[in-house]
Amino acid sequence: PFLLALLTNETFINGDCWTTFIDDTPSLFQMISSQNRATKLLNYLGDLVVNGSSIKGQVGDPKLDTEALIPDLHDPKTGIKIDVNESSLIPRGWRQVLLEEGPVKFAQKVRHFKGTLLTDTTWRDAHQSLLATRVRTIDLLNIAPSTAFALNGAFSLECWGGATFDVCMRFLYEDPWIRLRKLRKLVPNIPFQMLLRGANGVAYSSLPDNAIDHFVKQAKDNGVDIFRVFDALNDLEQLKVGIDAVKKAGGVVESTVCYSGDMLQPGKKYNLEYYLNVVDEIVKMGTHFLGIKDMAGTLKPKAAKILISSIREKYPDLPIHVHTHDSAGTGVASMTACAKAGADVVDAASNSMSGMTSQPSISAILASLEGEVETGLDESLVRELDNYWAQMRLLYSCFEADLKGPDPEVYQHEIPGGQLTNLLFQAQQLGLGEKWLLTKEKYKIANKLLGDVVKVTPTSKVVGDLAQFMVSNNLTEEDVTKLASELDFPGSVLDFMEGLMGTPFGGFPEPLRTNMLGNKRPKLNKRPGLTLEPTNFELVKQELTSRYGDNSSSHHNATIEDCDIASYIMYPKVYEDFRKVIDKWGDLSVLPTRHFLKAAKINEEIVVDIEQGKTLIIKLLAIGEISQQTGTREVFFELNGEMRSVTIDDKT
Ligand code: 3PY
Ligand code: ZN
Repeated sequence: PFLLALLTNETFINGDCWTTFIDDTPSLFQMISSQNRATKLLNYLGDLVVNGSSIKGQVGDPKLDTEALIPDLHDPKTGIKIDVNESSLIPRGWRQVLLEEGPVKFAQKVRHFKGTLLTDTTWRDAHQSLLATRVRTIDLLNIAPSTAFALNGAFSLECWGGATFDVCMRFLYEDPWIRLRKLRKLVPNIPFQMLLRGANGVAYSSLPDNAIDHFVKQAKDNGVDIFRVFDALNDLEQLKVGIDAVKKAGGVVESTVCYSGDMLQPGKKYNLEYYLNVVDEIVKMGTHFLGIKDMAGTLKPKAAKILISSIREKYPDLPIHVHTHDSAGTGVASMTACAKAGADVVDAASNSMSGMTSQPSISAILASLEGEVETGLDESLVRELDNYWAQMRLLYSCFEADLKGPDPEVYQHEIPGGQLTNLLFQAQQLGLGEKWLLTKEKYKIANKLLGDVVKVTPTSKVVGDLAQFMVSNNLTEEDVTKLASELDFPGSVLDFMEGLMGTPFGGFPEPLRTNMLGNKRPKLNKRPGLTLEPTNFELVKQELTSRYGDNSSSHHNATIEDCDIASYIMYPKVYEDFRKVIDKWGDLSVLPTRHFLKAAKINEEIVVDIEQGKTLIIKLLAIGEISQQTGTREVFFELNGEMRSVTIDDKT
C-alpha cells in the first residue's frame, strides 16, 4: 500500500523536489513509519511463534486467554452505571486540593481529615511483590479511567518508582516515562505517588546529587505528586539528598523511616527510642509527611500502636503515612492498629493483588475500620474495580512465585516482601526448592554478620547475595568470619562494606569490614555522593543524540529528551539494551499482554491499537519449514487483510 500511495501521489508523479516532498507530505511518511512499526511488530510476533517468549522470569503461559473485561462500576447511592469514559464526570479528589492549595496546605488538610485515608499500591508495590513487577502499561491504562472513579477518595495511587523503573525498560521493553504520562492523563484527580531510594534514585547505589535533582524534576514534571523518600540504612545524609531534590522540584515530601524487625523484641538495636530519634531528625529537616516503611511486614499490631501513638503524641500536627507488607498475615491488623492510633494514611492493595508479600487487602482494611474510622472510600466500588485485578492475576500468573501462604518466620529472617518472593522464585528456578529453608536461615546469619542492617533495596540485596553465596559455597558464620580476607564475595557485599550505600546505624561490623575489603577496596568515610563527579547533562545529551538521535523509526522522537537522559544516567546499560530492542521490535507496549507473552495460534486474530484511530488486525497464517542453510523460518501473517511474511532465526 505504501508503494501504491507513493506512485499515485501527485507531487511524486509530477517529479517535484524530493526534500520539500518529505516536508509537504507528512501523511505518506507517517505511513512509512506505521508500515515500519507493523513490520517490527510482526517480527516480534514471529519470534514468539518460532522461539517462544524471551521475557525473563516467565514460566509457562498466562492463564487468561481472552481480553480482560473492564468491570462496570455503579454509583453507590443511585445504583446507576457510571460512564467511566466520560472524563468530564471524574469527581474531584485529593489531587485538586494539592494543585489548588500546594503541598503544605494539602498535608494539613490530610492531617485534619477525620479518619484515615488509603494509598492503593496495586500499580507499583503490589505487582512488584507478587508478580516480579511485570504488570505492563497497557493493563494499567485499561483500568485507569475506572480507577479515577472508584478510588476517587484515595490519598494516592502508588504507581511509579521502586523497581518499576528498571523492570519497565529491562524486561518489558517499555519507557517508564511514557507510562507515567499516559496514566497521568487518565487520572487527573488522585495524587500519584512514587518510591524514591534517596541518594540512589531508583537505582542500587548512589548517584551524583545533581543527577538525583534532575531525575526528581522529570518525575514531578511528568506526573508524580508525592515522593516517598527513604534511605535503606536510615542514613540521614543519604535521605536528605532525595528530600532536597523533591523540595526543589516542588513535590510533596514524604520522608520515610524504614522499620526493621520487631522493635518490642528485647535487645533489638532498632527500638522505639531509635525510631523517635530518626523521626526527630526528619522533622528537623522539614517534611510534609512522615512515612513509616515496614518493608518486611514485621510491624506487629502492638508495636504499631505504640510507635504511631508515640510519634503522634510528640508531633500532633505531623501527618503520618504507614506502608507495610502482609507477609506474616498480620497486615490488616497492623494497619487497623495504625489507623486507630492516629495514622493519617495507610497502604493497601486491590484485593486480588493483596496479601502475603504484597500489601494487605483494601476491602479487609475497610471492613476492619467500618463504623469506627472513616476512609473516604466506598467498599462496593473497590470490589467492583477488583474484578479487573482478579483477571490480571491470572494473566500474569506466569510470573508468580509459588508462595502458598503467609510466612510468620518473617519476624526472624526480616526479608522484605518483594525480595521474599524473588528469592523463593530464584530457588525454584535453580531447582533448589529444597534449599529455600536454608536460604532463609542463611539470610538471618548474613544479616547478623553484617551487623543487623536495615534491609531494603539496596541493602536487602546485599544480605540476600551474601546468603546465597553462603548457600552455594556451603559456608557457615564462622567460615565467613575466618575466611573473610580470602573469599571472593559478591560485588554488592563489597559495595556495602566500602560505604557506597551509606553508613549503617552503629557503624560497619569490624574486623569483618577490614578483612573483606583488604586492599581491594578503600573505606569510604563520607557520603558517597560527595565523591562523585557531578553529571554533565549536556555531554550525556550529545552522546545520546549522536547514538540514537536520528533513529526516527523507533517510537522515540529523534530528539533526546530530559527523560531519556534521566533513564540513561540511572541505568546506562539497561537503557542501551532497551534502545536496541526498540530498534528491532519497535514499540511493544501496544501489544495486549497475552500476545506479548504467548505465541499466536494459527488463525488467531490479534488486534493491536498502535495509536489512537490506527488498528492493526494480525492473523498468524503459517510457519514455514526451517531453512537448512540459514537456520531461519518464514512466518506468514495476514496484516489488515494482506499477506506478509517475516524471516525469523530459529534459536530452538
Ligand atoms: C524498592 O525499593 O523497590 C522497594 O520496594 C523497597 O521496599
Ligand atoms: Zn513495600
